[in-house]
Amino acid sequence: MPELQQVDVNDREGILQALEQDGGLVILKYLSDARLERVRNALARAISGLPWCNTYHAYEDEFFGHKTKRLHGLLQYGAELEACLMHPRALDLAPRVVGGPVIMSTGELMAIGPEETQQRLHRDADSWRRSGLSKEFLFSVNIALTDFRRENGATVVVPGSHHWPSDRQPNNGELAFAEMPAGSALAYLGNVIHSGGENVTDEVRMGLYFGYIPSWLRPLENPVQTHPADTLARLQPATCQLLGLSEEGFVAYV
Ligand SMILES: O=C(O)CCC(=O)C(=O)O
Repeated sequence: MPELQQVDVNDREGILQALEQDGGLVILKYLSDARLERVRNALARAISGLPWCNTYHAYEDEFFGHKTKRLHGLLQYGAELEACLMHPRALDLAPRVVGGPVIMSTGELMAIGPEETQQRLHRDADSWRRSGLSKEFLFSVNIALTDFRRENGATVVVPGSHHWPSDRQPNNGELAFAEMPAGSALAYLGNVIHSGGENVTDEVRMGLYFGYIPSWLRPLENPVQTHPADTLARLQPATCQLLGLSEEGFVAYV
């Protein structure tokens, strides 16, 4: 069974090498213990209030799962969430990966509950497949807010699959599991095959996802729809820019 490389957050070259070789890796110590605790606290009430399988359409339930909770509009939960989106390592790596300035594609809390089955293997880049873009244009991080273990739904990743032809399917022996302690992050490319894992425990596995794309591409999440106006009005200028909002444009309307 292949294993994902684990690289310290300060080892920039090690991270870039693993991304190029495997298309995904675990970044250790992505969040400090203190920040991890504050992020969990900031999200706790919103998460507990959400129903399982809170997606919009039956089609999406099939993809997202029936024992899964998803939450967008994350910046309304405070400055700690903003700090996760604006993580210096992500803002350093993402432009390197996509070849220029970036914006956020989407921010999503991904909670996988007991009895959830393994999600369908997929490439996130396929969300834009009709555009026929050939280069890598999506850099993602899934921050572990709880420990990720194979048994509780750690993300399944197929190392090296970003180099494969689009019709090659992995066999079971090619699957790796993003096992990592809370506070680490799975970093991966849009063309790497992956999925949420099966959860056979009685724990909830929580991942905090942020996707970064080139600033000329259209994001999946419209932050003006998912966030209240007062949230958008208090964001740092650099964050507005990362959401693709022009600071003066938005503030003039609230
Ligand atoms: O929850 C995870 O670990 C990954 C989920 C995922 O890949 C997705 O929903 O696109």
